[in-house]
Amino acid sequence: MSASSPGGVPEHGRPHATHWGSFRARTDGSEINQVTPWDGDSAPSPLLDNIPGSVTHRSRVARPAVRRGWWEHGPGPTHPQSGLRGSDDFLRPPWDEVLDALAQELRRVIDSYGNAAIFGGSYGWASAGRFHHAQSQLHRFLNLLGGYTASVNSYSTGAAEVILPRVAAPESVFAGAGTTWDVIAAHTGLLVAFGGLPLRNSGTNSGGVGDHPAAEALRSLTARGGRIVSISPLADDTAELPGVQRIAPRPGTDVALMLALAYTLLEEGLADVEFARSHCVGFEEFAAYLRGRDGQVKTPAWAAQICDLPAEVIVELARSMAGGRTLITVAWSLQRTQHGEQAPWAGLALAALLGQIGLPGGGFGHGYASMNKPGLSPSTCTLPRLPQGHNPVTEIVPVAALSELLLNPGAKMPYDGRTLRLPDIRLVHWAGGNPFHHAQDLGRLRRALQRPDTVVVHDPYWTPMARHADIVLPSTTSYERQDITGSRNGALLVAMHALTPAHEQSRDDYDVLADLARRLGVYDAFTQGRTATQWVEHLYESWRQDLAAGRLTPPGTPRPEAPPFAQFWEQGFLRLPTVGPLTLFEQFRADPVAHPLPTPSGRLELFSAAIAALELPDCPGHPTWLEPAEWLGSPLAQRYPLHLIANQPAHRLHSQLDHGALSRASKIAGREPARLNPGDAHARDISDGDVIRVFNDRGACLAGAHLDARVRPGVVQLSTGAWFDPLEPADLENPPLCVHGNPNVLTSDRRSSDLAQASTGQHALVQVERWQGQLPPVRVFDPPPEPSADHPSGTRSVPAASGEPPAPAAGLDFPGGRR
Ligand code: PGD
Repeated sequence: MSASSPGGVPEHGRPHATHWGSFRARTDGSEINQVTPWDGDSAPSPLLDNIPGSVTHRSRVARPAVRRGWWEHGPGPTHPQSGLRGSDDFLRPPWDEVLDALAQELRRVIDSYGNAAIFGGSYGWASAGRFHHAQSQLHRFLNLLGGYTASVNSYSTGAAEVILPRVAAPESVFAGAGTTWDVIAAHTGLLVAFGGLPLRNSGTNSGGVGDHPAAEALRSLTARGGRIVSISPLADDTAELPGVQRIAPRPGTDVALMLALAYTLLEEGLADVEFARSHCVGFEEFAAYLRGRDGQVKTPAWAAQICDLPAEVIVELARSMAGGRTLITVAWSLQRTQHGEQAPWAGLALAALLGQIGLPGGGFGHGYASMNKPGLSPSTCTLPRLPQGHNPVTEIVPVAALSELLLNPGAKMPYDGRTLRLPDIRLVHWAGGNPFHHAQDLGRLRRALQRPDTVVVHDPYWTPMARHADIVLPSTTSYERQDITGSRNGALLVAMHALTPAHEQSRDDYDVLADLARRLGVYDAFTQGRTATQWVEHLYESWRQDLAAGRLTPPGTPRPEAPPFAQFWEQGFLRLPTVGPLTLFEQFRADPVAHPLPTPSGRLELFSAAIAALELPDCPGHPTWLEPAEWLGSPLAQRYPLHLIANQPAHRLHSQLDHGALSRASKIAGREPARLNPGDAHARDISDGDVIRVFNDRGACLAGAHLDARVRPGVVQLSTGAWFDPLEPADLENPPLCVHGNPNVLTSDRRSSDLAQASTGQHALVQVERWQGQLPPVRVFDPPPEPSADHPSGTRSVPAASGEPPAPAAGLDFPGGRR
């Protein structure tokens, strides 16, 4: 524990935690001015530098806000004459009036249309605390009102979450109980990383981070003489280390490469056919496909054409893989593409042919360095968790189909072997996420968001999603609240002290929802008589009791010594014991009958009869090369000859703290940096530091050009997370121009396939040109202006308690629209 200063605050300040690291902070009373990483973290994330100055930043939502059109004309789809979501004024009525109106609207929607008409899917990372986790709070509240339409799967691993359980094991097994870094560092001879090992992504973890061990593990591996083959169009997707070989295929072609590697193993007698037959099903079908049953033998020469790589490189890699202890890992980004199910499945099949699955340092992994969690040993116990109750509404939507949901009520959607019917959403209730960061095709999303009767957003900041809401409820940030956090693989529990008072009129999401619960008659059930502070202590103490009773740890595993709450709060950090070094599928390898996998056959499925029976053209029964609609080999590349990689940013988590010092310092002329190969830049008369327009048919954005030979020719890399800042906010008809550099104006919201319906935001085809016009200002960090003095708060139109809202005269013309 650190020494205390005379004021009673420990030397480096009070403990706190984010998704990217645990730390102590010092403040000046209202703002954080110094952050010191937790001393147990061997490689703290630079993202901590975004925190100082963030609490009182001008982009905070200082007071509740209501869109003028909604307040004055009542709920309903928008109309240009009564104001559009995303361009209308915001009034600032008092908290009580806003909550009265919202409670009345929730009641109206439930009474008139049923609970399925509320979309509470509300995806997003929000803050790391376990009690104040915004989505958990919202879901708990909506469940007490009778439920909501939920979203399923994640943006991170949406395709893997559907394919992997069908053919191997749930994605959570790969992420949370895969082969650990210490085993890789000690045993792996060759680490073949499809998508590289981008350490910037290993900095973050949902629920918090204890240590960052990935960089050290890779150093140990190469120091021991191990090799890493980094396969990515971006050379810096794997750190500069001796023994790293870089292969840069055309983006989106890894599956063809994997199939050719598998074919080479087979044809050169290097495949472990015995393992493939004893531990897998479908070897014969997969092998027949590799050998050309569809008319195309998957030779290295075939893949070389697709991947734009020399065939010899493929052959040499296949031989090296068979020559020692080899671990194949596939980055999450590869499945965030059209046909994204195929990359993890083909990687798994390739590893199965090598026959090293279940051996220390060999086999298959999914997502090493895609987030902090993969490769970290889990703690022996589960962690404190806020119960969310039961959602009786059965309607669901895959998380990446948000626009589809709002634009096409009643439509049918195939998903994971069943058919969903999309409900008619009247009210969108969002807490702790930013769809203008995470969703694709933002022009379409903007049109979709005009459809519901009401859009409610809880957020500390005037994010683009808040700007598209009818009701904006200012949330505190985690820095203003007490909480506890920890992720099982972080194996650390942190007492998150409140570092500053609540900013202006912002309130904890819990308190806001409790006030709404009071108006709707579920206050006692929601609060159970506790304040937020009492809840935090209650969650900890009931966890401690369960631990002591042995209810949270399997027999024979070490139990953490958890001190009483007051002591935990004082010490700030509590390390938890882990289960130790792990090798994925070790027991299954030793005895597949006694330790079957949770697949239909109990084995690894190189061919899935269940998937084949669905007869989906975009997801056949075995790993398959399927051309995406947008890649450098598609006809569209004639018009849009550059492949955009919209990957995770190095200077912030998603869109969080885009206004932070580190994120701001990375911008070029105030725009998100876009990296291009110097050859592509020179061909377009673009120099380092120029502002460029990146565009396709869906939209355009301005970005700052950075010339970098580590980017493969034909590729543009523009990370996600710049806050969407449309040049013409009132224009919903034309493709948007984001002046700040959000790549999701360019990406498509087509989903991975009819199996997983997952996000494909990683890739799109684009063109780039130097921006020659006047440079529009970036305005997105300035709050929407206050209304003029002659309209201080508007006059509220009160809708009837049930029935239709006042219908606008003539709404926008929405394809598939309901009015
Ligand atoms: P964040 O920026 O983390 O993005 O998408 P996500 O929506 O999670 O949004 C979190 C929001 O929560 C922020 O607006 C923050 O201010 C708010 N917040 C923080 N604390 C609180 C709180 O206490 N209360 C409330 N109410 N709000 C709070 C992430 C998603 O984006 C993910 S996980 C991935 S992996 C995707 N990746 C890609 C990609 O690779 N390529 C593209 N093109 N697009 C992607 N989008 C996806």
